[in-house]
Amino acid sequence: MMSSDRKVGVADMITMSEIDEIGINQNLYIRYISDIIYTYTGSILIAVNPYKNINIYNKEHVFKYHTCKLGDLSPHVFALTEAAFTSIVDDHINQACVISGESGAGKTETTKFILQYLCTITSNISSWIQQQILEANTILEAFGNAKTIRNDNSSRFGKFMQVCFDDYNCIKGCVIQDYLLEQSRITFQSEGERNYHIMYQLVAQGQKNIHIANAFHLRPPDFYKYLNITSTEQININQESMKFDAVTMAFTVLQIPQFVIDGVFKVLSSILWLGNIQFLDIDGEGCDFSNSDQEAISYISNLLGLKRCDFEKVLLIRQINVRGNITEIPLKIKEAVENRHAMAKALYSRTFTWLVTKINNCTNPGQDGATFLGVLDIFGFENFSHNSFEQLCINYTNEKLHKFFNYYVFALEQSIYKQEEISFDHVAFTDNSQCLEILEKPPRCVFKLLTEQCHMPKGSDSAYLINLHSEFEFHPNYIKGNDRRHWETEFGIRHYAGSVIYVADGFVEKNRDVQQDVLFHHMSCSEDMFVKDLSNYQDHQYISSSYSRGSSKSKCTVSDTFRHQLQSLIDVLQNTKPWYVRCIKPNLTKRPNNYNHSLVLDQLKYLGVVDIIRIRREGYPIHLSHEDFIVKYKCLMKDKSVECQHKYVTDILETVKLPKTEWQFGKSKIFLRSVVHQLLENKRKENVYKSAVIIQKYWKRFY
Ligand code: AOV
Ligand code: MG
Repeated sequence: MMSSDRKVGVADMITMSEIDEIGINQNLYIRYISDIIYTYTGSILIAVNPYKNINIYNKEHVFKYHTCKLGDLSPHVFALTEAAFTSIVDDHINQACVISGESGAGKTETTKFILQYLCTITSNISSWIQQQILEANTILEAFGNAKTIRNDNSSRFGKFMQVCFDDYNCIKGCVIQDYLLEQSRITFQSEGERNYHIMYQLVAQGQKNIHIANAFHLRPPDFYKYLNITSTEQININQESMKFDAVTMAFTVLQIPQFVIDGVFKVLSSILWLGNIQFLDIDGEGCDFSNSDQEAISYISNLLGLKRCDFEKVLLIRQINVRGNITEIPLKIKEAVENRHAMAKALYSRTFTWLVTKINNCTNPGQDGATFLGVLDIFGFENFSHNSFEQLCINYTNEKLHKFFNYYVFALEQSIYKQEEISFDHVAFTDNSQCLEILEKPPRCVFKLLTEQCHMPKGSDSAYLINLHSEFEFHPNYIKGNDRRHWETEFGIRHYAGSVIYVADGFVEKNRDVQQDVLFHHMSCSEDMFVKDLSNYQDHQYISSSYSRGSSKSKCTVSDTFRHQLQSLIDVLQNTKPWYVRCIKPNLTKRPNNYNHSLVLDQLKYLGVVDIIRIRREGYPIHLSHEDFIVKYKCLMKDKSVECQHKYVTDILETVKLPKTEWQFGKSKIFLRSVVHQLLENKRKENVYKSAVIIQKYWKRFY
């Protein structure tokens, strides 16, 4: 049973008599210092990042939790996963584990534990698909994670992994949806941060293996501008090269052929070489290559299988199509530099999307209609000293998920109570509808105004900012800038998790879906099959044809695509039974045994933990219609004839011998607290078991 003593705190905080933020914080602290990182608030799991290995995730633990009910053993992410899995087995409804928390709080690790658990309990002799799912993660992490100031293994994309089950509750496949890979990191990283892991892994492998170095034209790590290697941050060649081996192994498990794997590495090497091209200015009008650029150009042409003259042209000249006539305009040096960065980003993000699609093709569960358990590992709320377009999208995501959470936990619950006319105390919560409106509600909102600028030939960040200020100056969720001096460069949003000031510089450019049509056209003639395939590959294929990409007016911007993706995610979530994991980061220095109370308190506040405890404790988490209740629990009664529903239900409920405050009789539904439901379920299962034994005995008499 779950423990609750002074040494290890309270395992389920709904049972705490004193509920305030300080009490919750103290409870989590007491548990944390004893290396107990998990705590429940009802069925919601709180996980405090230990920043050290705790021995609670091995196979023994998996099997200990398997077939146990939530609350039987000490809180654990395995227990939550087991509960979700049981719900698939018993009720055949889709499940979703929504994992939230800020950068470095432990979302990705939690996701891995959930997958590990599911793959272990469902594995049999031929557990190939399980292996593929786990290895898919290895690839996604190598290509989509990077070191940031906040997290050495920070996911720079969001993902929703749907693990699909067949009728026998075995895993039959997996579908991954990725969200908004951070592109700016490919060409620029802040001090102390790195490019995507795979870049260093590839270059390190080149240092160890001369054949690899020759095949992909690789140089030492500090040669590349895009790798941001400073003297203090040297890379560990052996470690990176071992990880490289793990990635190639993962590719093999996912049945990606060697020539395709080579193609991927050729593209990566090309991206690195692109970063080293310098260009020479010609009279401020155009530009040319410097002598030192020759090597890079010939290697990239070679790696991508392009004609050198074609490739030189895309680097120096822009082609404009005016009513069928192609005009060539030389790029000024600044434009050429930017254009080259754009190429690197386009190549990388296409490769990433291509990989996700390939993984999906491989792990595809086949026919539709399978039940799934989805795991959502998506970027947490961000508020840096400098916030840009990426942070706006990330924080928008969190607003959407928070609203979903609110809706699920609070609003829906309370509206049902009202409708059913049962008595309850109103629980206040942070409603963020207004903030979402300013961000996404047509016709005029923060995202729409941005798209409008992107569709104008001379659209600019400053014009965008002027529009924002005049539209929203008096909106309660809008801030015109930190102070008067910054009105011309910034705007701010009051998010549910705090106010964030965004610097408008770069918004329009980042939101334009930078197309590299000419480059991809040349790539389509490449002899390398992967490069050729990549050129045909449309990013964001999931956008339906109603959002035509043809004319520039109707072309989807980055935020349009993202908004649609996010909406379909919410639509999917709305049709699942959700489970929540709230990850908490105990300190900013990534150290074990270090608990910063005020840092945790901030997170508890915006994760709504206090509200959750209140509503769950005061509310009734289990709702059943009168009929369903009777059908389900009739077995507990000797007399099976129902004359009066109300009396019959009350009689059943009285068998558990709990006070009447633990359940309520609504207009069409019965409302139960968890404890009543649990007792009824135990009794019912006992009964089913007894009946089965009787039937067995009966049949034995005949055979
Ligand atoms: P995140 O996914 O929430 O951040 P991670 O899951 O990558 O955070 O966790 C960050 C680091 O914390 C990991 O690399 C581990 O070192 C450590 N960690 C987290 N959970 C555990 C655990 N249960 N046991 C041991 N160590 C843990 V981000 O992707 O940056 O938003 O964007
Ligand atoms: Mg992560």
